[in-house]
Amino acid sequence: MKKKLLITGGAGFIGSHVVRLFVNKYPDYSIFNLDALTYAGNLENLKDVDQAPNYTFVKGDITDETFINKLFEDQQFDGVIHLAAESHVDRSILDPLAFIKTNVLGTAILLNAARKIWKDNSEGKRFYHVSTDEVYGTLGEEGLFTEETAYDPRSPYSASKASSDHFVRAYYHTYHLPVVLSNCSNNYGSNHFPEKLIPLAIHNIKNNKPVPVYGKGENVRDWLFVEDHARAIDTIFHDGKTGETYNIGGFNEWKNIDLIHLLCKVMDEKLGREPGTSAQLITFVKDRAGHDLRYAIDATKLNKELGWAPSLQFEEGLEKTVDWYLANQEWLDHVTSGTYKQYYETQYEQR
Ligand code: NAD
Ligand code: TDX
Repeated sequence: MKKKLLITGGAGFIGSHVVRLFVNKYPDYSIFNLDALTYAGNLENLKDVDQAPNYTFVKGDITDETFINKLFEDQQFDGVIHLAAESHVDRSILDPLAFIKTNVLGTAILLNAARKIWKDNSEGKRFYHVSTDEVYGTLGEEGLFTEETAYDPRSPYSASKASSDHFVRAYYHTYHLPVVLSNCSNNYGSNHFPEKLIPLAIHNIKNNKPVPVYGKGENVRDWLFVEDHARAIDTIFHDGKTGETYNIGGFNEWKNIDLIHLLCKVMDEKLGREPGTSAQLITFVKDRAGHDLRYAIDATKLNKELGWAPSLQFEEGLEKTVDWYLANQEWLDHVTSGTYKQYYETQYEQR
């Protein structure tokens, strides 16, 4: 059966990988990518698929209720995969209201629009909400987040994502909207905006600039290759149970400082530098406010019930990522000009 799918935030980091996977894998689906093209949205991320006959780009804002309602009425989508969001924790500390607007209100507007068009018949329909492990708060040295872990968000970003998750579940219980959710750990890979740790460090090492490590670098994150996240989203969208949540993770925990040392080693090799050269750029800076100590995901449910597992070892994924950034200087030049420079200077001059 031909399906009409709406993917929101498809011009961003993870969204562009999801759009590419769906456009290539499902030629019978009609894929609409809705994106406001904020600083984080970049159509260059999709230049290899934007001429595909099953792909349509729509520029628009999920917080514009009139526009969203009309889009849903006109297109009568069969499914929604919702990724559009403000996604950077440091920016949420600078401007929390922008996060509440897009992540909470924007999600509620989409839920409402889907509810209206599927009111009489929701057979075969699906609203998939893509979320983060940060909603669970922070862990000590031990333990893992499971789907049963109580929510305890601690940054404006994670509080806005937690709130949006609650609205998605409320629409399931109250209106029987056929929803499915996932909460994923830190992604890395190509098209990642260089405000986030890994692409920022690659960019700075290449340009011989300081690599800022917050606090003592002891915070721990679980890293997953972005194409593995896109595959998990495909699996959950098609095979996940309605109303359920699936945790997605890489079984791959790293202390920030250890990760940066590994990255410096890879960069030395790739740039033909003496071992130890890039590590000299590591600079400890003022810690992030409310910095969560450790995230670690237990992705056993997704593995056991739906058969998904990460495909790459971290070292291999990191090397692929570095290769991509070194081969795509033009992409980096475009995204690091203009407003990026302004953001970078205010963030790091203050630290
Ligand atoms: P991103 O910032 O790279 O991309 C977000 C995209 O959403 C951009 O293309 C942007 O233009 C678009 N967008 C923002 N506001 C919009 C609005 N009001 N209307 C329409 N489009 C809008 O983010 P990402 O890292 O790709 O994250 C995508 C999703 O995955 C988010 O929901 C995020 O919370 C979640 N997530 C991210 C990670 C991660 O490690 N990056 C991990 C787990 C979950
Ligand atoms: O310059 C830096 N130096 C540094 O030490 C930056 C940008 C970050 N850090 C630290 C903070 C974190 O402990 O590195 C770790 C990773 O930071 P980010 O790349 O900003 O990611 P994080 O805050 O963990 O959130 C990411 O993963 C979960 C995404 O941005 C979220 O959208 C996702 O939900």
